[in-house]
Amino acid sequence: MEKTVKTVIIALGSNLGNRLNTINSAIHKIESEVGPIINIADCIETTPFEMESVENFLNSCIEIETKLTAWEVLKKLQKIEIHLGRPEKTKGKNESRTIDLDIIFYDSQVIETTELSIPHKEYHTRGFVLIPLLQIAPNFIDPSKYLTVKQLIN
Ligand code: PH2
Ligand code: MG
Ligand code: MG
Repeated sequence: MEKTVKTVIIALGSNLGNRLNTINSAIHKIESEVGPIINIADCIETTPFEMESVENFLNSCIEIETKLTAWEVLKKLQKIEIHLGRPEKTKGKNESRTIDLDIIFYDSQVIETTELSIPHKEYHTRGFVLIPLLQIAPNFIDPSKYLTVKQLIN
C-alpha cells in the first residue's frame, strides 16, 4: 500500500517587517495546519537574488510530514502567506514580501502543472535555498534529477 504520510520540504523567505517573527509564526502555523515539523534549518541572511527590492532576506527551510496532498499543502501555504501579511495580488512578481512559502519537494513526486511545479523549478540555482536545504536534508533525492542535495551542490 502507498504510504500516506509524505515528507515535504518547504523554503521560507522574508524581507519585509519583523522577518524572524514572521518566519517563526509561519513555522507554527504550518505545524498546526499542515503537519509535524521534523527539521528546521538555521535562518540565514541573504541579499535579494534577481529582484528589484533591496531589503535583505532571512531564509530557511523546513522538513515536515503531512497527510495532505501537494495541492492541499499549496492551498494551506497560500492561506498562511496571506494571514501573515502578504497581499493576495502583487504588482511585480518579485516584490518585497513579509513571507514566501515555497514547496521544494513533496516526497518523491514530480508534478508539472501551471499552478504547481515540484520539485521547485529553480531551487538548485539558488544558494538561499541550497544552504538551508543542505543542512537539513543532504541525502534527500531530487526525484527529477536522481541526485541527492549533497550531490547537486558538488
Ligand atoms: N526569493 C525570490 C527571489 N529572490 N532572494 C533571496 N535572497 N531570498 C529569497 O527568498 C528570494 C530571492 C523569489 O521567491
Ligand atoms: Mg519564492
Ligand atoms: Mg512563492
